[in-house]
Amino acid sequence: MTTTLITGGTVVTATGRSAADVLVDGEVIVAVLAPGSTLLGSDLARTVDTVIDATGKYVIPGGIDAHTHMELPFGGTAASDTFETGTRAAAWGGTTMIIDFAVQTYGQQVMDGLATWHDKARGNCAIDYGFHQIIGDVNADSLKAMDGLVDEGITSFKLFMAYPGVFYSDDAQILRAMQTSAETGLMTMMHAENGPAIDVLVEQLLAQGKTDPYYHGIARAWQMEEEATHRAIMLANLTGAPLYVVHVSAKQAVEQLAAARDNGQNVFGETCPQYLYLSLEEQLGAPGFEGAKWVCSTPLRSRAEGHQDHMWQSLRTNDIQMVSTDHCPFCMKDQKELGLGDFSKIPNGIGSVEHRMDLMYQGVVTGQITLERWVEITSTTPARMFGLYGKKGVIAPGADADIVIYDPNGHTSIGYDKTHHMNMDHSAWEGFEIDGHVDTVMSRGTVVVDDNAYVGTKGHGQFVKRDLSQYLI
Ligand code: DUC
Ligand code: ZN
Ligand code: ZN
Ligand code: ZN
Repeated sequence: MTTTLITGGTVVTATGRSAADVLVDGEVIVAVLAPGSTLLGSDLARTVDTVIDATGKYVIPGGIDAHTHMELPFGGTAASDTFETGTRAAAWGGTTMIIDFAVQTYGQQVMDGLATWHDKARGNCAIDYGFHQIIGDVNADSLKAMDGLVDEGITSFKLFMAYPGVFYSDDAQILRAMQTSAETGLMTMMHAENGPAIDVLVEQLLAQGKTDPYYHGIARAWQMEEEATHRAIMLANLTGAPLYVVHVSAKQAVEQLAAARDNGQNVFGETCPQYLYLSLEEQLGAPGFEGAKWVCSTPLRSRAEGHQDHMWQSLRTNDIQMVSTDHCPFCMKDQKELGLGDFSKIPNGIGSVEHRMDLMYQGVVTGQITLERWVEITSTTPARMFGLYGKKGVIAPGADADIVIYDPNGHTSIGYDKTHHMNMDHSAWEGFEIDGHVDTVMSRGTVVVDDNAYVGTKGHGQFVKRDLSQYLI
């Protein structure tokens, strides 16, 4: 077993920061030591194989992106990152674990859908990975199969109130699935948008000749998100299911979650970097078909209406608990371009898995969140939310050595011709300049990114079975 000592850095966790050295033995952290600690004089420390100097840098638990869609079939095409390219890009950006969504399609058995995702990921990942299960067909068989998911290490499932005819569940199906959620402790994850109503608006806009990418966001109005979020909360309230609403973008949806939490309900919300930084107005102003790069669901919201500022505030007040990417990349050529002349045919999704840690660190630089909150919303809370904490999400003895050394004095220019390792022909984040830099990334004790060089290997990443959410009450 090789040993590594990370010296001279500031260890940052969700609860504090301190000057400390981190000793890694094999795949795990074995000690977090005050600098100059007598333990450092022990045989173990003297015989370390590698010393990494982290002077002037932050030593943080690796990022956990709890919402990615590698290779997701969508809109007649498939997300352009494979598990190989997507997890490598994640590693570049300081993310050391993803939780992707296995899909049960309509008419398919749940466990067959799960097996398909294991086949896609196995042997291909640069970093560790887990799965949530999308239940695309809630029926008697699926409900029975959900009982078996916990044994598979899958402790959360996602339902869609959007996309009629594809992944959609109606209220009767949602109620039944939530009853199973309440019984088993599986976390219900919800895509909360009123799909049938959105489809009417889409049809009407297209009939008026409003075909540009911008109208995607007009059709998917905030009322559609607020209403669905409220409905999901009420069904969860009735059944006692723990509820996690994915990709929250509207401030009104945040208020629904905040009210439910104030009411003592076990509900949670996730947002994504695009809802903090990008806006509907910018999409309207993009030349030609360029706005297609920002077509995602839920959609970008109006800056004039204040959704972005409100979302930053929600991160500070814990009305929103964590940040994932909803990484669902598509190229412009042959993919987004399917929607030329009809915005409803643009595959939905933005690629961000590589940039989440940097983008959220900008919130520290601009004073929107504290350093500790940065670690909490990108690593520690995702670990707790999805049953990984202790093994992941923390720098402490016994935890996996998933560690990022982040240089606050470094700089990262984001753009297609710059730092870009996702399998896309453009960047949704073109021109973003980051004060900060991911220097070193360690996955289970193995350095996979070493100051601007990828030194990891395909297949190093392992499937991680998850426990039930550590927020269950
Ligand atoms: N939203 C997206 O933007 N892409 C994939 C699925 C989803 O819900
Ligand atoms: Zn979704
Ligand atoms: Zn998603
Ligand atoms: Zn550097």
